[in-house]
Amino acid sequence: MEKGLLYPVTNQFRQDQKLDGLWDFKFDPQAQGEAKGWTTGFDDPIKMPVPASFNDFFTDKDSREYTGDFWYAKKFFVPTYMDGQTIQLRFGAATHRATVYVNGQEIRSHEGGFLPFTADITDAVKLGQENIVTLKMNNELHRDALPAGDTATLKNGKKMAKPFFDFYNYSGLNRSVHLLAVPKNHIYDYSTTYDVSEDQATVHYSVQATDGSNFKVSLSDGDGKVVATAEGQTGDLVVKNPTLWQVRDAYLYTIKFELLDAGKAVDEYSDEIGLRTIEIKGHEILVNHKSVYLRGFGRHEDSIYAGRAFDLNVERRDMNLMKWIGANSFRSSHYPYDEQVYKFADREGILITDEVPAVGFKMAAASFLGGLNQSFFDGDWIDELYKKHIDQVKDMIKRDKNHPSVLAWSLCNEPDTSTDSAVPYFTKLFNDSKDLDPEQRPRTFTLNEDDTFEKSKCLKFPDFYLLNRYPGWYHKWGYEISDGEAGLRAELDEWKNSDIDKPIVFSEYGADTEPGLHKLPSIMWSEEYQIELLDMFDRVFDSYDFIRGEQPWNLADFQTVEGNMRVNGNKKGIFTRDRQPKAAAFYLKKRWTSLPLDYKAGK
Ligand code: GCB
Repeated sequence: MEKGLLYPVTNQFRQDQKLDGLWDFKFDPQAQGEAKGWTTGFDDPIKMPVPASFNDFFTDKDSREYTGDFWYAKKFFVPTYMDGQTIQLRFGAATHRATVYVNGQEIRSHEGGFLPFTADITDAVKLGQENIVTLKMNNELHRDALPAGDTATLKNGKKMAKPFFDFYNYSGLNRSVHLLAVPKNHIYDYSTTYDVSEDQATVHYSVQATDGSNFKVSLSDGDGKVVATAEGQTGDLVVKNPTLWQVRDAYLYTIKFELLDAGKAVDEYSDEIGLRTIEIKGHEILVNHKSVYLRGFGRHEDSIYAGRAFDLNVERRDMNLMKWIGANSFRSSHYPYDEQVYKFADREGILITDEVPAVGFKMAAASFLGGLNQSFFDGDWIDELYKKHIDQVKDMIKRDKNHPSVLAWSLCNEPDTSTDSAVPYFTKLFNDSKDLDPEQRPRTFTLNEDDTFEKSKCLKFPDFYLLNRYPGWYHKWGYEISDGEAGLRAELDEWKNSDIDKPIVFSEYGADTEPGLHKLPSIMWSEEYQIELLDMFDRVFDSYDFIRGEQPWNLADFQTVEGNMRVNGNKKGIFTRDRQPKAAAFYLKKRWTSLPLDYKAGK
């Protein structure tokens, strides 16, 4: 678990410099990099862009599919004015594991390819000189790691990733690298919780520094006018007549912490926050005590050329597409996204179900992709997996807890909860994550098709339910879709007749659709069939009051492993991979822009 994951800033006390650009890159199939002295750099490098996944730049298949160790290196200058400060490198995402060396000295290792980590390099750098950072990385998949999968060795000796999940194992330095200088005594974490009413809002804050507990705190409005001040490590900021953060109508205040030593500021950290509350009560999802009906998507960080790399341009387009279509929410399926995504959502008033990369915890998923048939939670990898799982839940919550856009935590995607062996795992997961979020946001996980109301043994855990359901596509497809609808209604009737009094959000449903394929009457894969399937689901959603959200799979087409179920990736996008609309986008826009925000409120 990381001590602090504050987003880098530059101010009077801190400096943040991005080390993005071309890095040296080299595959290390024999895992001999250290022995060959690559910790101080290597010859004949490939010039590799950062941030980017390495895979799709290559024109040969061995390189694109490469699985194993690989290295990155870059020279960077550390100016003498950083003397006396703590100097750090911050990696936004290194997929999936990395060991960092500076000038040949091993600094630290990190596991988990979708969350940031910081390496303290103060004692390893030479001031006023060029230094070199190298990373030994590894992108193998294992059952005791997140996301889960296997790594096979082919008869020709080459390794191959076998994901138990449906997205390509894009690898590399997928997010920015920052060189940071912060004061020795610095602020490393803060949290806020809220009470709001029409005429007053209270921000309860707490802030942590490496040494010292004297803080000056202020809150400014969007015009930069200070509206509240406080002192101390914990305290309250009271705002009269606040402008609340509302769904699709966001308003941000700036909270500023100053760390004082003998009355003098020695560090400062500012961030944008939104004044709002989140709650689940009965069937209602409440933001600022008002009912909200979710509409939006499951997504991926995925685009051409750079794979899973964060790309501000793609994100700008995606946000505009979501606004255009009338969406108000998405799930960060199936891993926490780049922090800039959350900053965008904070500003646009979009709600996020933030998901940890716990995906593939199901042997049926593995067998769909050629794996085994046994209960995942009976495996001997479970103890090791759990350690990594809870570690990443902790880091995700630490990183994202201050974003007004974060509505809920998704602790897993489609685990096999139909056997008794899942129960102790989820008992522990929900106990151990209970107090991590000071805001106590709702926690949940998605339930796969097999984990029905009847079959799942873990229904007591989620605060609200996320259902992933594929009638009309993976079963009862084509002309049989009417039976698919009947089956879906039969399942929902069971939920309805139960004493479970929580909202259900449909977090996945959809049909693979080849853009440009038109058929009258429809056939599967045509744009017409995608609309018919969405229309079928919408009919069902409108029939059950406890359904409080619809998030079709997926915002855009995305890359997966090649296979006989996929034609150049997963085509369930409402938009194409280059972010143009399929016909279904116009259908959804019509529905979503006409549904009131508080659709079904009070029912
Ligand atoms: C699912 C998974 C998602 C897949 C989707 C599909 O249930 O959660 O990762 O991409 O189904 O299209 O098969």
